[in-house]
Amino acid sequence: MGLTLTEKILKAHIVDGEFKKGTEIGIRIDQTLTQDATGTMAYLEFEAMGIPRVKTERSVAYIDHNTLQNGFENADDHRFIGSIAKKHGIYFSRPGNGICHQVHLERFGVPGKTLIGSDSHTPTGGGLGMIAIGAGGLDVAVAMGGGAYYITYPKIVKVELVGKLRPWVAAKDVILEVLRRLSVKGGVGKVMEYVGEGVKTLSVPERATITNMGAELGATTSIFPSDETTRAFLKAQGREEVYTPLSADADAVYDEEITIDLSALSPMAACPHSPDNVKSITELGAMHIDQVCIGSCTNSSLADMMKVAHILRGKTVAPNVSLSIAPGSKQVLNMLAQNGALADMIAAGARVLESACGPCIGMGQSPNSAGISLRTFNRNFLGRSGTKDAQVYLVSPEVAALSAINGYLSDPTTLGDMPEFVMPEQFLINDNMIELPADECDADKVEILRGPNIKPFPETHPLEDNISCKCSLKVGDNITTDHIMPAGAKILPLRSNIPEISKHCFAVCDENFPARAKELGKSIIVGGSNYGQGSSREHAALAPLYLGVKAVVTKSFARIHAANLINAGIMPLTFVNADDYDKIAEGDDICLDNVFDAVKNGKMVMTVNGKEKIELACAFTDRQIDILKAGGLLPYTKAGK
Ligand code: MIC
Ligand code: SF4
Repeated sequence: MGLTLTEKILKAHIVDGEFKKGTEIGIRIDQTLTQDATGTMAYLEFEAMGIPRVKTERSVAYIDHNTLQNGFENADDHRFIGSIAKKHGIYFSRPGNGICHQVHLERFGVPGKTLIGSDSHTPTGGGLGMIAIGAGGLDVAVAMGGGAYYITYPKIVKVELVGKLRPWVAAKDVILEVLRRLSVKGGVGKVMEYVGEGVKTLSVPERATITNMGAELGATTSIFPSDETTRAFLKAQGREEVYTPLSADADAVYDEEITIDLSALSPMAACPHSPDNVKSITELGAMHIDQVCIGSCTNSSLADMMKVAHILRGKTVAPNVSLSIAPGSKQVLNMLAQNGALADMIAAGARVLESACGPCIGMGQSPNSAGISLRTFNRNFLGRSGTKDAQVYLVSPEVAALSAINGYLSDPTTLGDMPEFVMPEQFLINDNMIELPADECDADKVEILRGPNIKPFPETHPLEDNISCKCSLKVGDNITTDHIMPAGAKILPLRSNIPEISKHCFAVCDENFPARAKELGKSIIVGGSNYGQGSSREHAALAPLYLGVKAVVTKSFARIHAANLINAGIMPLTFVNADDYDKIAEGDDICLDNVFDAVKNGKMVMTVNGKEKIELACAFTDRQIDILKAGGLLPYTKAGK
């Protein structure tokens, strides 16, 4: 029986467990990446492990999220990460060099390798044929130290692409179609493997747009084959030597299959407030808009920007619209400057931002009150833009640019013929903003620069056998990490200071939660299905840890968040009968007895208010039980496990 591409790469990297669906496997990690908003914590954790030098083939630290320096905090974090990278053998991509996923694709990604990153959009690397997975900072720290990364052996979905996109229909529309069909829960426990004739018609950056936003499906990762298109991209990046052809066997067996006819797709938008709330642009009509933001790790490649510049050329942004553009990397921005496309954007009235995440994570450009914002990004969760009542629609760069000119939502297929945007034979290669680590023999001389906002990892607590506490919060379905630990320009600078950032935990749902939980000392949280979807930020587990949360009980969890809870020593538990969710309320007394036996048997009983008995599932592996008993992955790793 033939193998899928995912299986081939996983097989070549498995170091623990058996190659059996649904079981936990440990894989060797070749490359890691961090960004600054999760990086400071990840490097504090790496430091605490006491390993002098990273053991990966390549580890890169990027500065791209916290780039608004409204106070000393972010700048201090940048210096800290730069110095710790230098000391421990990590490449350092300085602020201004671009968004981690875009730069990694351009300069570091290698087909067939494994990559984990402390950012949920790490699967962007799947566009180059990598198994690239988003993870919590602690998992990345362990991988940098040479430890395995653990995932549940995923189901593999064959996504067969047939046909060819019509002019002005984009890769963004492909992934929006997948989201429309499968929903934000549709990829949980799965790898989306793209195959078929249609693959050849998509460039590497287009493939990367699709794998990037596979994160919104909840998928473990997404992957494309590595083929002649991949070779051409790597050659144009001056890295042809890392090319290897890779694809699934013709007789590979998949767990599920879907087919997408590229030629049948039209421009689409994900409507507020979920990436799977997808409608066609025609269906939405010529809606009034207030703002357009182009950029993010999903849509900021050179080809995306060239299409935008083409649409803007000789035009003016409509008076009712503010248009911002953030090219994804210094390479892209520099090439736009050289070929004149940047001048077209500036002349049209675009507000050109630095190559960074920017508005995507609420670092500036929050829309006006109740503003309608079209964004080429990947997430439109409530409040993420920084304006609570804003309405954010996710669209392709083509839709965004044309709408900015017209002042209302517009369908780019009305533009008629599309010029061919050919990839350059040679990208502009200038790695002067990537600092190399110090030689191993000089590492001792590197001083680590710490600012006063950088506080140590919170105190951890080993699992207790009997837990009596209260339910401090009850929330509904599809709670995102943006609900649990909001981002934005005001809160992100606190990422290195858990006591301070904890004061904002669940602020979107209930502003009183942090004070209440702290006062209770110990508590549990109750949630609905797909709890913790979205980002990889371990702060969504570390803040609850700091606030005394012992367990989170839900109908189901998103993958990375469940792992982050275990890594923080908090039990993710699920209702055996989803209806039992209704039997518990905020403020109820909770008892979890004989926890040690329960975690071993996979079943726990939760007593509510001394009478109601609710059955919970806790299907932990032995490794996870040991982590919980140790009080989390950090003490577990320090103890030499
Ligand atoms: C996001 O897009 O939500 C982020 C900000 O990149 C996060 C990481 C973080 O919260 O720092 C992610 O996707 O993991
Ligand atoms: Fe940055 Fe947005 Fe991409 Fe997250 S999704 S890495 S915030 S650009």
